[in-house]
Amino acid sequence: MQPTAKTSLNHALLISICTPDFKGDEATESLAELARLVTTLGFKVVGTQSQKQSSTKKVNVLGLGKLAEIAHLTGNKGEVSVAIDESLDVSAEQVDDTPFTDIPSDNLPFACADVVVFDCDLTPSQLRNVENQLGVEVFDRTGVIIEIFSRHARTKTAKLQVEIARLNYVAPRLRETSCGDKERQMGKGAGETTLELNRRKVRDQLADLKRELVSVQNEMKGRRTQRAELFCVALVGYTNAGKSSLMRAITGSDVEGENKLFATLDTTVRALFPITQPRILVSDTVGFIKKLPHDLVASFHSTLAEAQDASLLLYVVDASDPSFRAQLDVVHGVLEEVGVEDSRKLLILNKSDLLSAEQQQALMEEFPEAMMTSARNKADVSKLHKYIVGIAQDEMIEEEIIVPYTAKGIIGEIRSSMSVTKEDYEFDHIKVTVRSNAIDLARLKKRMLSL
Ligand SMILES: Nc1nc2c(ncn2[C@@H]2O[C@H](COP(=O)(O)OP(=O)(O)OP(=O)(O)O)[C@@H](O)[C@H]2O)c(=O)[nH]1
Ligand SMILES: [Mg+2]
Repeated sequence: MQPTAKTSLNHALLISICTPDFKGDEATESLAELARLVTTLGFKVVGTQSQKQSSTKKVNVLGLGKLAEIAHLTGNKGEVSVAIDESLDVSAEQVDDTPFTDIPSDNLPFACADVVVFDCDLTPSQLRNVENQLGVEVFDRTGVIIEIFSRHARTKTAKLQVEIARLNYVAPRLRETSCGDKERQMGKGAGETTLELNRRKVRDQLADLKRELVSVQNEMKGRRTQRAELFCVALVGYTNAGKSSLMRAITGSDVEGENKLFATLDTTVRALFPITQPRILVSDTVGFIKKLPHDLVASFHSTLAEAQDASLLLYVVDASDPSFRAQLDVVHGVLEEVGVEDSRKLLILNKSDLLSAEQQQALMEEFPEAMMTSARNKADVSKLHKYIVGIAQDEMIEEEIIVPYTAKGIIGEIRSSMSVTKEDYEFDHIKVTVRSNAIDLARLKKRMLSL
């Protein structure tokens, strides 16, 4: 399989492999999440199958009997020849649209699936084996996530990062899918040439992309340094938690917020609105997901650098999602991996409008330090705004500055970059009490000395 999904594919059968380390609720929730990922790709989920295995390492991933059952559901186009139970035969009218939350559902009726998606990672050879057996396109979880990332990347950085991850994923599959058979048929020499050529092409492409990424990242670093003196807040969290919606609400911006997974793939920075003096910056970041491919975590390092520089991290969770606690663990894990864990934090239990008063109360007892919000509720949005301003103020130093009437422009400068808490007009000067960060204060004093 090449992880470039054809848009014509639309009936997906999802397969869960339950192992001693991955079973029960965890497997059920993961499969439901896979269904959302697959739906985000534009496929229609027509059914699920699950099988207990000691591991996911088997040559064909599944047992032959199970493969035969699935081959039957995909129209018997593959090579599996084991006899199957005819009672599984179903007509197209019996399609079940929403069967994906109830594992095990092995005998649910299915329409003929034209794509099969595994809720685990498959090696290139496993993927090829299963594709041959079933005669339809097969995806694994990483392939689906990389495909979504490829489709949603908008900015140059995101596109470069995703393309690097995609090529790293494609490279071993290229070897097996494009050249493997040919190599065997044509003898070592001819096959090897094509293989080497394809490998070199990918290597060259990767090297070019990495070079380009370094230069874009240096630019981003420059922009971050310019902002270093401002108080920065970063919204982090699981995909679909509501980060972009909250960002839009507290910055009055038009940041995209959509009911699809990985709507945001790049960091967006905006000023908190209503505007404060000095300005407070808010950044929205890429969402996380369980089993996020390692390459993608690594490639989003620079995007998450915004979070690394933030003075306050807002951990946003979708409190209406029963699995938000496990999602929060994933977020902690990824942030730890990229070295973002030391800043001040606030847990935001978002989407409270979807919870009953009792549920809200229970959550506040469980997480007394958290803030309950709905991005759709104006009062909650201004509560969050106020909280952020309060924290930013705490970090500032208060100082009294004497500005002679002769020091032209200084008062205007102070008012536009610092928070003025008091002004006293004396005979030959103004006494201003300001709250600001240490760097800005030092710069102002230096400037006044040179006047
Ligand atoms: N009911 C309700 N829906 C919300 C709330 N906040 C966000 N949503 C919806 O949840 C969906 C996801 O919101 P986003 O803001 O895109 O989520 P995100 O965390 O930015 O997602 P990614 O960019 O994928 O990481 C959208 O359909 C929002 O309208 C909320 O407080 N209440
Ligand atoms: Mg978003």
